[in-house]
Amino acid sequence: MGKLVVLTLLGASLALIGERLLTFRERFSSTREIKSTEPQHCHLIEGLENGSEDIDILPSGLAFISTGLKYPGMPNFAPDKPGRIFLMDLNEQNPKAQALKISDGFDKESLNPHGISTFVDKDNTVYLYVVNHPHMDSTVEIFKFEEQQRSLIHLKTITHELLKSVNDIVVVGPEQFYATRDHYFTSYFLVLLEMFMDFQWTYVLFYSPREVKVVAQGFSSANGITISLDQKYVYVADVMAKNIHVLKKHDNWNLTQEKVIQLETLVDNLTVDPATGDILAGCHPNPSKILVYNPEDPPGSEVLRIQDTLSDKPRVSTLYINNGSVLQGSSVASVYHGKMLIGTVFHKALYCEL
Ligand SMILES: [Ca+2]
Ligand SMILES: [Ca+2]
Repeated sequence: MGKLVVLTLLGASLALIGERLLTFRERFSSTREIKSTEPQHCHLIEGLENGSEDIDILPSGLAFISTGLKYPGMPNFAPDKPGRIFLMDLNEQNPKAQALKISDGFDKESLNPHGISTFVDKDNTVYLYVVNHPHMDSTVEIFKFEEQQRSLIHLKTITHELLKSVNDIVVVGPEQFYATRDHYFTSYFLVLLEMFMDFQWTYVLFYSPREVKVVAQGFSSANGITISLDQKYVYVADVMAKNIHVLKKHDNWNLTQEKVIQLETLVDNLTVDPATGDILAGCHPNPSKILVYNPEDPPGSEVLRIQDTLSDKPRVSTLYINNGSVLQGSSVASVYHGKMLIGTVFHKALYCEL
């Protein structure tokens, strides 16, 4: 009897591991062949060489770009340089990227910026919220943007026991935001185990000074987050599950699932086209090539546009795809008046005219 139980348990464990291996391989497979599709007028942006993980464009056309992310398991071409925030004015004929000065009193050396989100107050003051990983921890930094001085004034560092392994945020009011947690564990070995076993223990958090709570959970790895133009729906990318969750926002800030848009590529950051409300998704078409980086056979880049998000059949089209010969590891795309910026986790950034 004892042997039978042992054999049954062993068989069940092997079946589980086999099933996990297949799913894992399918998720990270690099076999997809990529035929480049890109707008005619694109060029790499000078000065952005070490990642541009997230990009947020103000209604005025000023684009904020977070650069220099150091993230366990991801390549980094400048491990000794602190991260920086760059600005581009997309109203200019030939926009240039310019690093923003950061006010004294903030530890600039430990800036390791990840997801970002802007917020414009009633008095038109612009705030930039930055997910930061100082010493691989997770904080949210609030900066006030001084347009004339091209600088960021540091106002506040937010920490909270639920703000762990934060990937991206979307600000919805003064000091109110949703944030995604992309891993449950923090040690690299356990993160690998978590990815392999697909525990689905990651979540979306709502933060305000009065209340902090988990508002959506059960994601393999919650990554990019943004909000619809009418502020009624929150869009969350589950990168490992290759899908986008459309969540309805309620008056108490809770979120309920409206639908899931399944894709065939790993989805990183999301933005919304201010002209149409379409979702733009920065995607990883061959993720295994990011985890095991080889400059001779680099990971590609992919940007998708999702139209009619709330309809029964959202339409998905490719705005940009490249096999890595130009752009590697795209994580975000953002548009303004026929111009598109594409950022990457660790590589360069692209400017396109659509
Ligand atoms: Ca973002
Ligand atoms: Ca991300």
